[in-house]
Amino acid sequence: PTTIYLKDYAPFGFHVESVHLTFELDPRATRVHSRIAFRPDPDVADRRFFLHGENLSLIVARIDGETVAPDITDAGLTCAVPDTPFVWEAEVQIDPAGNTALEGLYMSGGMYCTQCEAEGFRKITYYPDRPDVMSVFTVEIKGPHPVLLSNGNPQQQGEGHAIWHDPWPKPAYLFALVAGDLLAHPDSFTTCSGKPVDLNIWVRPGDEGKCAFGMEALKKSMRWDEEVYGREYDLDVFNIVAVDDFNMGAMENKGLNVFNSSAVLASPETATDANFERIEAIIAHEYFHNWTGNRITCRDWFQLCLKEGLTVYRDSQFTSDMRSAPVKRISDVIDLRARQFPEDQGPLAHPVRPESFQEINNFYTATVYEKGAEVIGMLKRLVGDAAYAEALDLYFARHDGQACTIEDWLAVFAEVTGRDLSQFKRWYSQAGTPRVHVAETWENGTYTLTFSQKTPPSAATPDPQPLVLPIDVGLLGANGDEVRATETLEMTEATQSFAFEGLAAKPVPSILRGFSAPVVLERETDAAERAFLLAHDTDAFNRWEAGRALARETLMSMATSDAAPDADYLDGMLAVLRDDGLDPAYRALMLAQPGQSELAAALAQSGSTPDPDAIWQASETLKQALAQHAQDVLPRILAGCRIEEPFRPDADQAGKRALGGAALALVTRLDSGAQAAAQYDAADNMTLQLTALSCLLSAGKGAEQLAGFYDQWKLDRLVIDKWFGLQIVQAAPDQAVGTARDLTGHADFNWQNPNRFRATLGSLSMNHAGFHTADGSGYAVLADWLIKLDPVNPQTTARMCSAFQTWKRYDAVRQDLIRAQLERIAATPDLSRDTTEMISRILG
Ligand code: BAL
Ligand code: ZN
Repeated sequence: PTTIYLKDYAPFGFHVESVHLTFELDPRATRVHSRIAFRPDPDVADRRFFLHGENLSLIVARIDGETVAPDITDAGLTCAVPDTPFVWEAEVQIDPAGNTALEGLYMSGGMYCTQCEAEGFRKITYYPDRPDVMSVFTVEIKGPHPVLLSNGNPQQQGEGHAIWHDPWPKPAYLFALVAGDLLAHPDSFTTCSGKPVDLNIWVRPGDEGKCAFGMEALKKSMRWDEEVYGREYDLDVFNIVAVDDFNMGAMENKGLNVFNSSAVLASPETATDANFERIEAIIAHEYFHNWTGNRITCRDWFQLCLKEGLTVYRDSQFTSDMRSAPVKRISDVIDLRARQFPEDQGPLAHPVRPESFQEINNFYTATVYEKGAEVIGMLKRLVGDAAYAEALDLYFARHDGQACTIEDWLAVFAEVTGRDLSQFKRWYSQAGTPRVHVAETWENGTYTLTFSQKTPPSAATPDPQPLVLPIDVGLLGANGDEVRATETLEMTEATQSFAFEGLAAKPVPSILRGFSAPVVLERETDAAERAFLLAHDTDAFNRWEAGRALARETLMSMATSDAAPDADYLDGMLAVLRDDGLDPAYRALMLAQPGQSELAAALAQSGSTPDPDAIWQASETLKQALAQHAQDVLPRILAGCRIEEPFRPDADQAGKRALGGAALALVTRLDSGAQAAAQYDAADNMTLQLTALSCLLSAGKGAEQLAGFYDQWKLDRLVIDKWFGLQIVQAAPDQAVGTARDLTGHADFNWQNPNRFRATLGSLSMNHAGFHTADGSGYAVLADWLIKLDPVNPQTTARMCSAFQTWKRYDAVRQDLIRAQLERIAATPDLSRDTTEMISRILG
């Protein structure tokens, strides 16, 4: 496979003045007519006329009306063209029903839909399919379907025929078309300047009762972007479509967002609180792309973080405003540590802005998205809120309608603040998670913190240099009062000291408040200091972090020795449970333990080889100990979390249900599932029903409820995904592989549907001890299915290969077992480019 390099970027030799597309829809033989006006760019020396095109049957091509005979390869075509403006026309035939890869135009549940990011448009017609080629599109659709949608505003709509015009120049990756027998959930929005916008969520018949929440989230997002970023919507309509077969969460096509149905459809009976919150965030994310991604797009795919990091940052700000800011921050850090840190610390490590790739789909990663958002959070912290707002205003004013780079982005900050951001820019070019060690001294009223930063070298960054780290620090007195409020220390050197003078007594430091930089903080301290911060820290994040560190440290010693659960941890958690002044959602997060994979990473970093069974056992023992330690308060917590009012998926009610769920999990360890069974029977919403079922399954019970759940929900695809996943995630380590294997034989295991595949095989990889079962059967089952899926859907296959990315953490026997599976996958004939690249990077 060919490797593409950032350093080789060269502009296209032509401008595209306009694009007219006509689709004659047919499941097996759709005809696409294109009429594209090209104008040679005199500023570009290389004017080879190359149009991307894959899996297309060319019927005819013309230039200025004359038939031409281009040279065609698997990747596209070249053709001799005039030196003056000309009109290219082509007619191609494509096969949407045979398109199982779900890129380009394909069919899902009888409807036509598209996914063009990153390089799917070339499967629809011949085109310069690169994000720096922006043009105005007009799209005509012919087909016997009641609903025919594309980007922009409708110009004509009739039975079997529609014309759409999008006045905003856009790259081809934002093109979308949807056609089918769909129903709308309609609404409207009036923008800040008084313009009316028609809003619709389009769904297959039967799903129309699951749109109301998504619609409210959309309107809140539109208002928030006006109020916080000054961004107004710019078309007469905004359409969202729910699609069952979709590789990602959703896609921000201009004016026509296409969503994985799991990321938009929700009702209290079928969706959990976590689902509602995720839907709100994804709707916001896709909507915010209208400015950060669509109006200002990326010059090339190396700049993906330009739109994704910023848009994730914006959607996290939105969620913080709509819900609880500390709870959102803690949840984001849990997610970063679970998904991005393993990537950054393993063979798949790459910079936020990668410098090479073989398949760009493999770089829609937690590093580009979530670490990309962290980098923006750091930038904002360093320059301050006012300068951030000014820089964003300048970015929108200067770059509207352009395809930009990280250099353009940083330039507006440098200009507004006068700062030299060249060292900060290393966050975009260096892979790896920095490890920051901190030491302290106390002398004559001066307290000094000395930090040392070290980023482990990786294949992507063999020689990492010091980064700019904003480290938020506050100091507490012995009685818990804050003696120094939060201050941002700006670390730029490999080792650097910061002194706090004029203190009456040695303080207790609260370091990296708010998780102000995405690093691993290393501080040798005792459980007593952690317990003190857990009780007193005025920074909500660090208070949670103190409890998390206590849990992690006791679990690590329990997993590697016969240590008993730490008393400071148990007492600290009891105090948290008793503290009714704390937000229930926050208390629920406090009670959750670090994941077993996170513990394996921590053990590996501390120099021991993680034993998945021992980690699982330690985790079980600690939960049991906490249940016993807290048994007197649990009934009061459960009673306090009962909600009499009608269901609302808001932060208040969700927080109570989360705390109630955490308490029920502990109670289940004491009452053999009696209260969980009662909650299951009484549940009138999916959060309570699924929590109860989860508790029962984790206690090795619940067979009857599991069967009942299936009967109740067998017609609801999204709920049955939960049914598949929960059984595997909650299975005991020695049962997980068998459960997953059995479920792959279930009549409802539609393995070509990415949601169902992920719910089954993805869940197996999330059951840490089950996946890493000593005989290697977990690895073999996953590899079998990846080999089967690859020719059908390379993108989803390649993403799921990352389940193997942590393989070098484990013992030699497990490493051999995993390597054998990776080599088996690599040796599969005709393996896709996507999977080939992933496996070769993981093997290293
Ligand atoms: N652009 C791909 C989907 C998303 O990040 O919104
Ligand atoms: Zn995005």
